[in-house]
Amino acid sequence: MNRIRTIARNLAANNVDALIITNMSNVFYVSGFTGSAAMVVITERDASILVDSRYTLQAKRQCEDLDVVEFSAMSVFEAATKILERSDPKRVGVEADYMTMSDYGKLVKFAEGKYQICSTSGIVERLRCVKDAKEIEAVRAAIRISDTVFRAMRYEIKPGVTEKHMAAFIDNAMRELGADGTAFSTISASGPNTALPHAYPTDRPIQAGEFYLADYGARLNMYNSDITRTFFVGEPNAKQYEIYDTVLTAQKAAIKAIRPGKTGAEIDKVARDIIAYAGFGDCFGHSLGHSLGIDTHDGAGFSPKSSLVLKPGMVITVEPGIYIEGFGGVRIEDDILVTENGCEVLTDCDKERIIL
Ligand SMILES: [Mn+2]
Repeated sequence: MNRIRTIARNLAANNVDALIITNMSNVFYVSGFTGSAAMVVITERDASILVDSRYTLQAKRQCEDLDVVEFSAMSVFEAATKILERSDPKRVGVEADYMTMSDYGKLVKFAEGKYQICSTSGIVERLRCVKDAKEIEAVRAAIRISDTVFRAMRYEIKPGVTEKHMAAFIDNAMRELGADGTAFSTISASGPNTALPHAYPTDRPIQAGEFYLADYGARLNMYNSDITRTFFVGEPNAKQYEIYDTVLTAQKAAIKAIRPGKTGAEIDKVARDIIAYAGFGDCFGHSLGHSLGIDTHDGAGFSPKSSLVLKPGMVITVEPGIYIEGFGGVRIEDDILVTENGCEVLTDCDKERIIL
């Protein structure tokens, strides 16, 4: 597989002779394995996937380009060490962002006197940032599901319906449309609860004259979508309009600024400046957007400190918000694909003042 060859070629540049991959999204990305537990060991000359007996057959089917090693009779760290010894590496990288202290302690025992364990970060994630054609199609398919749910849900949102009911409606509709599951725990908030960027759905009924906000996504064939829309329930007031229009203006301006070569910080600034100029600078605390793919938060994105340089093939969310305690909040989120000349908005849902 190309991805393994790329990582093997880059080992020296990352100052290691071999790499142990334990993050399951990274395992899937390099091997195609969709199970819940495995380890991948990549050396300059070979690649192995270590699984327990539950997954031996599945790994043999899914991972044609890797040696499948069943480790059930011994510790996975002992099995990894036996594989590594064949190429006698001096420095073996582990994914420091995911390996627990406990696992590190176990690996140290087997590594002693044989190789040095080295901390690495982001080797696979940096590759994952730029999606290939097949991955982009997978994200599009997940987005088609969440888009369809959006068109159905507007008829379900009405005074008296609870946040939990709406969350159940959204989740069920995605399943009915073929999703493998939700991308993350659906956010469904009404009235003052919309001021919490990551609100959890409660038994509170939606009331007329309030905002209703839904942030949800579908997971399909290991890839995810992520969309947020904020609705007016009943006739909006002037302050609601002002907040909504400011967020929408900021969101559209940021999308318009996206093109290869720009940095994540530059795009974030476009939206943040518009929100600050309107007087809501203190009401937008989170970053503008994140990469989207195998994980909903798939890596770097748009934030004040992001040094990510945009490249065609990156899929990133654009989701500015304004949150006012006791009043409510607005967030509008689309998923975009960076293209050769700019970007394509992958989500296809109405976002002009949606009054129900
Ligand atoms: Mn998001």
